[in-house]
Amino acid sequence: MNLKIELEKKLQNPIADSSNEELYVALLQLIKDQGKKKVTEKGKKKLYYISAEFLIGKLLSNNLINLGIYEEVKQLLEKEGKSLEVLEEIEPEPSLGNGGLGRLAACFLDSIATLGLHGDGVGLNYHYGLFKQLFENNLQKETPNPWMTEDSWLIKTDVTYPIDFGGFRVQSRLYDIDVLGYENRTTKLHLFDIETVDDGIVGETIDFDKEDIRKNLTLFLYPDDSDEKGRLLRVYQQYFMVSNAARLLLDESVERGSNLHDLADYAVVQINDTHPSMVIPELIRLLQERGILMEEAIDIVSKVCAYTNHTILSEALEKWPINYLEKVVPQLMPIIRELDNRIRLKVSDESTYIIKDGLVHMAHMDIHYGFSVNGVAYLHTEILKNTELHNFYKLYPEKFNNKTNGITFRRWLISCNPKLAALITKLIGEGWKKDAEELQKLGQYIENEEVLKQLLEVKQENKSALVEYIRKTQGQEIHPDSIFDIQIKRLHEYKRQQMNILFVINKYLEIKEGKIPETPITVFFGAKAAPAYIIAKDIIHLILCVQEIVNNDPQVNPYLHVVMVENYNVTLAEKLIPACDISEQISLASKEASGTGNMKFMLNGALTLGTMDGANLEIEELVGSDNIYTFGESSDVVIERYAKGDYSSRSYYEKNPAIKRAVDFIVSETVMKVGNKENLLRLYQELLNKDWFMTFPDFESYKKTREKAYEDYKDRMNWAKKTLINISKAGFFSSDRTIAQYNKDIWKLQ
Ligand code: NBG
Repeated sequence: MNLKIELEKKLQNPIADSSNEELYVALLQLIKDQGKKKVTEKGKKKLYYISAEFLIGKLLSNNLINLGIYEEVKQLLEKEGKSLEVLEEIEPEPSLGNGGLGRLAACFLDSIATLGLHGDGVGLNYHYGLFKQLFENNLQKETPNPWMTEDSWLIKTDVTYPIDFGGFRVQSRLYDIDVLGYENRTTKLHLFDIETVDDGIVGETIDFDKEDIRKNLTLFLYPDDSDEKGRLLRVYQQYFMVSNAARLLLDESVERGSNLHDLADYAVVQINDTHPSMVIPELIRLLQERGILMEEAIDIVSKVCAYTNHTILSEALEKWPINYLEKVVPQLMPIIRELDNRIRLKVSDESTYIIKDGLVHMAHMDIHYGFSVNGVAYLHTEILKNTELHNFYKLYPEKFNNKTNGITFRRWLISCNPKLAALITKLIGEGWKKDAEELQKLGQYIENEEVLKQLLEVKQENKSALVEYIRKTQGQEIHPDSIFDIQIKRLHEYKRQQMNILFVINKYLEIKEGKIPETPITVFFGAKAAPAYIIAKDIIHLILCVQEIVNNDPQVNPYLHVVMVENYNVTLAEKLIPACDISEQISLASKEASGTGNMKFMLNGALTLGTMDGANLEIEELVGSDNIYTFGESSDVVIERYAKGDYSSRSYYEKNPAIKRAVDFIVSETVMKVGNKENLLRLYQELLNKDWFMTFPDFESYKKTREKAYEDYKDRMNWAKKTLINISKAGFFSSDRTIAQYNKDIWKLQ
């Protein structure tokens, strides 16, 4: 392909005379054409990865990399006086996900395509996706986030289905996004939508008429569920998603030769958390419609569906009131009742029943009627087996298995950190791009000062690039030689951003007393709080207040700086992670199923400061305890304390002066001056009287360990060694490995 000629054909003008917007669209169209030429795997059996979220991030650069023409395009543009980086900024980020679960699904599609497996993703085409976060008066404000521009990655297809809800019918329409794997493979992300959706019912805010389903069905991801209308809308969305997925699966299987009795030889469904659980009764219903008897239909579906659990937090293990399902999907309730009855006849343990106290337990349905149940990291799976889902484990030990999460190195190293990728390639060749375990070869350079220096230089360049970006976008001046200490993830109390900000408050007060850090510190936060999650929004408020106080205090700001990035998303993560020195993974042990940010940071040469939770445990096992900073109580201790129910945060507050001082600061005059009394007081009381995620018991060891990391940072060569070890051991966390394991143990695609 002659790139210049092809591009100018699309532009109808010379490159040099075209605007950046025109160039962006031309490149997008060119990539779409190339995507069509790629090979799609066509084995007999096919995977349907159904997920409410696919946090795919921007696609331009990633697609260019996976097509192998990134450098060529970059150079061509430069020759013509244009910049690929500027074009990257034009692309809006599709905001079809919220956090780790959605980003994992996106990494998985990349690996499925790259490994050449026969499988597609299925989800919804949210017009506004997750909200866009703005900060106003130190508060989070949610606004709509339109991402579908006239020329987007979406490809409109001819596929449409009639989908029935209680009392009315809608007509669906399938849109596809080509997911280009590395080199010559591709797979598809199927996003279902309805044509009657009306973007116009949304104004400046994210409020809209939640009852007009025909107009609002695919407007937002996770619309506010603090009221019944919002929760009902979620059920509408979920059924719409799985009914379309099930129809597509059946049609495609029949097309490939299935007689439906042998469906399990043609299709496998991965249920990503409980949002797609209704696919089980829906498939049973559709099989019956096509002439298969209930008994056999149940048997078939039980061989097709597999379930992944992504959290032990009960709020995310969905339980829908029967009357919701009766209203939205009356056609499913008889089937769900039948499924429940069969369990009642077989099983005496009531805790595993599907219908209890007027609620339908979606995860219970998945476990009884799926053939595989997996957790997403070793510890998480053990907790599922021994605690959370123990009663199910006793019934079906053979169904339980672990699949430790992974990330795609194409996006999370090659694309986001080209300098580090180039250094690695210079040292050990190209092989690691296909076989991530080859990163281990870096180990031979552990005593090589020259290499260690180069590693530090790359980090410094990435930090300077971030400094520049923050200056441009947020108008903040950051010290490029400070320690970049970063916590970016959904805002949730179990992830304990509140413990991090208490540390920052403590540090601020110490500096005020004259205890000056030897190396300046910049603490970055990035997080969105669910619109109805009051305490999470209060924590954001506190972080923003502390940011204002610290950064404007001339006595403190040479040594300590706080940056809360606005509207944290994949694009920002790609800029923050390569520049990070210390990666904050400080969830309450047992609560973070895996974490995947921890893996991205490690791969990019940041050292983890973390609890013994999720995949942190596996990081420690790989790098050894000298190359990670772990602290805090173990999951066993935490689980036991919950069981006893005798945790009193106030006793820690009273015993520990540092905790007391930091917590009192929240309601001090200094903070009240820049913040709202209502929010601050509520958070203060929450911590003092509840602290449900037990930040206080871990605070001392967190403080000590974080200080130790800051101390170690001063010995640059030794720090570089630790960094190198982390990078060299990150190969295990490639999603190519994860997907190969899913395929070997669960999907069994050819
Ligand atoms: C999240 C967990 C993370 C995990 C991702 C991906 C949900 C419900 N779960 O720890 O909190 O890394 O899933 O598995 O979003």
